[in-house]
Amino acid sequence: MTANLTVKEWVQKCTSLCRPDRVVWVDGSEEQAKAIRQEALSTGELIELNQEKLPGCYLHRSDPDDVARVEHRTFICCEKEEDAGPTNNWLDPKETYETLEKLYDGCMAGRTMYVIPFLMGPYGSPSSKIGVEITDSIYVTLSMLIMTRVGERVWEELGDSNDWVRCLHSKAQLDPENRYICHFPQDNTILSINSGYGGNALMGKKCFALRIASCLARDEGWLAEHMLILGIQPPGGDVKYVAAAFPSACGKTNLAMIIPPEIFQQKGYKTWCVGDDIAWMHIGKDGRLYAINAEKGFFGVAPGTNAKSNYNAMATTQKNTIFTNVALNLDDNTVWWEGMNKTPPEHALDWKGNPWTAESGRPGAHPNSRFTAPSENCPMISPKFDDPEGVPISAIIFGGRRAKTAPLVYQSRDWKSGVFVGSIMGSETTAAATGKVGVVRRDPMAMLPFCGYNMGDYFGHWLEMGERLGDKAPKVFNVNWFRTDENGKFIWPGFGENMRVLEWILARCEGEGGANETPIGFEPRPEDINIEGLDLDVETVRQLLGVDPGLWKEEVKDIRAFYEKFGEKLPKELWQELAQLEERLGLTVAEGAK
Ligand code: OXD
Ligand code: MN
Repeated sequence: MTANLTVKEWVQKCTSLCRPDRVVWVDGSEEQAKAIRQEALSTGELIELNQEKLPGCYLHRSDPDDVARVEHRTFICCEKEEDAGPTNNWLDPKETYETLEKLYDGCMAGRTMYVIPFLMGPYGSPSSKIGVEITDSIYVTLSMLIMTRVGERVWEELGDSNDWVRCLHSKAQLDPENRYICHFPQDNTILSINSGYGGNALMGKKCFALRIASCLARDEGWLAEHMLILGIQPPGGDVKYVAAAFPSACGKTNLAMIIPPEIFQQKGYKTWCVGDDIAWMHIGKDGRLYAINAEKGFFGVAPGTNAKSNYNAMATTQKNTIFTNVALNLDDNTVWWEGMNKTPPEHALDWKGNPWTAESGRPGAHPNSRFTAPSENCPMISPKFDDPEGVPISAIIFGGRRAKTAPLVYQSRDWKSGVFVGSIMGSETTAAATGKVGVVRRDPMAMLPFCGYNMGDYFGHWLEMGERLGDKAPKVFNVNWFRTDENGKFIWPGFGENMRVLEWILARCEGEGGANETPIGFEPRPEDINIEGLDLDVETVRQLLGVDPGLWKEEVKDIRAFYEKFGEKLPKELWQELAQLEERLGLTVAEGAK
């Protein structure tokens, strides 16, 4: 409990509106968590798994209509529509408060309301921020206990301040028609109703740590980004940190938990995971950019995760983990998902709880089934994980899934062209498997669904951060693990072998590492990528690094069309970057170029 009047008043207001039968103030103690888990077991919200094989692990099944983030029901409710920008759904704040008030009216009758004080970021960090989530979902409460720092200490850090984010969540009737995930940046408030799915309901994650935090970061002069944070320690050297942004389905959690190839391990290379999804980055006293992971756990996609693709993620989920919408192996009361191994259980229930066998042709686990696991389980968790100062970032890496256009890796000329590289990020929808150049979904900085304000202004904020960082700015790179050959087969082995690309990136940060200047930036010469012990020759690396002017001609047309959406809001510096790229590619500067 807290004596903070602003919290007490708000909780009172929400209680009067939602009218729960009972209010529980979550204190973060194991004793209380145990009681809440017992309650969840008795209502069936959690199913206990084999406690010998998977101690402290549970299975949760969501409503089958409520299994993913709902971008079309996610809204930014700022005063002016143009401040939400062309990439967000906008609703008028006053009207939306009125609409939602009606939906929240009495929505918790017969239920318990949990009040969860949570901290995003390490205790004692000037970069951390406080939220309070009210929810009527036990699943959400138990997941928040894993994903964020919860407890009395949060009230102590808050004191009597009014600087905290209000998060009101109700499952209500889980009605998809009346599902709303609404953000009110001017009030530091998030209202979520009619969904129980993680990304919509664990409000510390995308809602607070990205959408609201991106607005706070703009106003306060820092960066709230959809990025993993990885430490790489060369033999006998200091750990260097990189932050990396990728659209979904590009292996972000895998890179966050990368194990260097045998040959690197023998030399003494080590890697450390600081975070897999959200980086808050501030300029430190020494003028460098420092990152903290805003979260305390991992909310990872289960299918495709296995001991080979991500050994560390598998190890992380072996205890105190909540699995959502995976298959239940009835033979030993454990879990299973597609891609875990080649031996699906003989007796199982699918993610909906129906009898299931692999022969049915239906998936056992939902493609977006998840694990919610504590970071302390991760064998390679960084010793700096709880450091209030965060870690200094040497390189920022952007990436996407491009069959042909983007080379394996390139370095931007400077911060400004790095912002350009981030702003044109994208992934091809279906192309990778077929080898054809597919439809590109632009996803600048992997923030398209997560930027809480106009992305044109957001690019401007990135440019301003670069001016403040000056020559202390991290170097900016772009990677693409997904180049395919003429048969549509991936050329680069990916996974742990990506370490070879990281090695070149770090060398560049140290002013070392060879490079060729190309129209799009600096690329390693084929011999600059260490392929020792790899079944690849220098010629193939040359192929991976190729930049096809024909494809880039199409690419710049597409970028121009994308940029035009932002009208006057798009910083002129980015138009200049585009024009310069066109010039370097030998293309005539198109009419209307600014
Ligand atoms: C996530 C996402 O769940 O980016 O992390 O969608
Ligand atoms: Mn994410």
